[in-house]
Amino acid sequence: MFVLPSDSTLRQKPFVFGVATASFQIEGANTADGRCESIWDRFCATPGKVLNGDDGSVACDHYNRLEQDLDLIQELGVDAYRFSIAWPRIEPMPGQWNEAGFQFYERLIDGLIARGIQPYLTLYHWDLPQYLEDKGGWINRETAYAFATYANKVTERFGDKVVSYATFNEPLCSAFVGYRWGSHAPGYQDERLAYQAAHHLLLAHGLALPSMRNNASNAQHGIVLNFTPAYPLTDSEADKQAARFSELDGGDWFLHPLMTAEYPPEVVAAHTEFMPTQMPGDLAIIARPIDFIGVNYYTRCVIKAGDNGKPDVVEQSSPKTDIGWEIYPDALTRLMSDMKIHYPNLPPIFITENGAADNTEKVDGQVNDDMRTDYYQQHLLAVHNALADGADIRGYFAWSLMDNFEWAYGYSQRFGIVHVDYATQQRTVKKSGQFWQAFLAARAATER
Ligand code: GCO
Repeated sequence: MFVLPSDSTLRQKPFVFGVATASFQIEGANTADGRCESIWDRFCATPGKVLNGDDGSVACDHYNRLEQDLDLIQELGVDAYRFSIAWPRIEPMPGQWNEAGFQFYERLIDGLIARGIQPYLTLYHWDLPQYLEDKGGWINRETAYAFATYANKVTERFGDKVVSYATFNEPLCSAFVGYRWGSHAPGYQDERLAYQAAHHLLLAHGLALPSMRNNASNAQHGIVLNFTPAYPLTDSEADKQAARFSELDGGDWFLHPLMTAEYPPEVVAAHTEFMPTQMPGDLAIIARPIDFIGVNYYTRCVIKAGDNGKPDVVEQSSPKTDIGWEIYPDALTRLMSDMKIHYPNLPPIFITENGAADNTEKVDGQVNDDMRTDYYQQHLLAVHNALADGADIRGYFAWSLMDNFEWAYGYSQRFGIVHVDYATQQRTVKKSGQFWQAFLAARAATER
């Protein structure tokens, strides 16, 4: 039985509830109206990179179903919608600004506003134009400047119609999954390239901020990071140090310079040979003030000290989602308190992604995704507990509005609170979506 205290902060505004998506994962129409190839189109076209050879050519066909999907978002009763802009639609050639691309997102933003839904925009959710990758991508410092120009154009166009601008979604995935582990585009496995890409992503973020603030002075400006809190297998000093190192070489590799203008010293000392080439002043640009940090949380990891103290992940037997991630809501509560302890100057937080892969199929027109519904209830309580502990959390976005392209997993993993039949593109609100509708309706009722 889901019981949220009646006086919970979650039950009243201004706390923001929303749903989230990303351009490449839902839009399809990957060659329509002037859009150029992205690194994810190229990755999908590379044999063996994406399960079943799935790609983003159709996805949820959102590009052609915008109005219906805006009605769906409104039907859920959310306050806000978090989406990303496809750079390949906006700048299909260097310096060529594509009016058709701008118009799609203008219809999206105006459609949200007309429905009383706040637009939360992410400028980059991994779909880099391939022509930039062909010139080195995030290894090339010039890409950071190209991003700042792109960010200027987008914020100049949409200004304060957008409530919140995030520069990047999960630079950790762009840099470490894309260049270190290789399972995301562009698919390198090189420690040195990974830290260099991370540096240029963070630099791009800092370079973009001044013009974003100038073009949208009433909007909130920040960045979205992902975190996997690490728990030591035992309370031995070795395991505890290994667990913390895992965090410092993970989400904190990005949060630390944003908050302190330096990279985590422990990791720099351990990985000296891989550290990025920097220019004087880079870290001051990276640490420019921001209005919020978006936190994406899914799961935790358990760590023991391996050879020479290296963090080794220890698989857990506890309940997992269908993608194999342990369900551990307390780690979200702990993450919120740890972040404030480690970074006293932490700005307000939005939980910009939280959700579960639950591949329950539709039967007789229904999707009884009990595991996902329970996951959300547990994690809402975790957010409530974090707020009660004093965390400054301003909003929560469920990942995701609808089932969509789950990167290297293709369409095999379903994260939506709305089911998508990819053969017919029919949308069906799942049991978890109905839970959200009821929760948000009850909250709205108390506001009248
Ligand atoms: C991420 C991305 C999303 C994913 C979601 C499930 O956090 O990895 O922002 O695009 O689809 O997290 O993996």
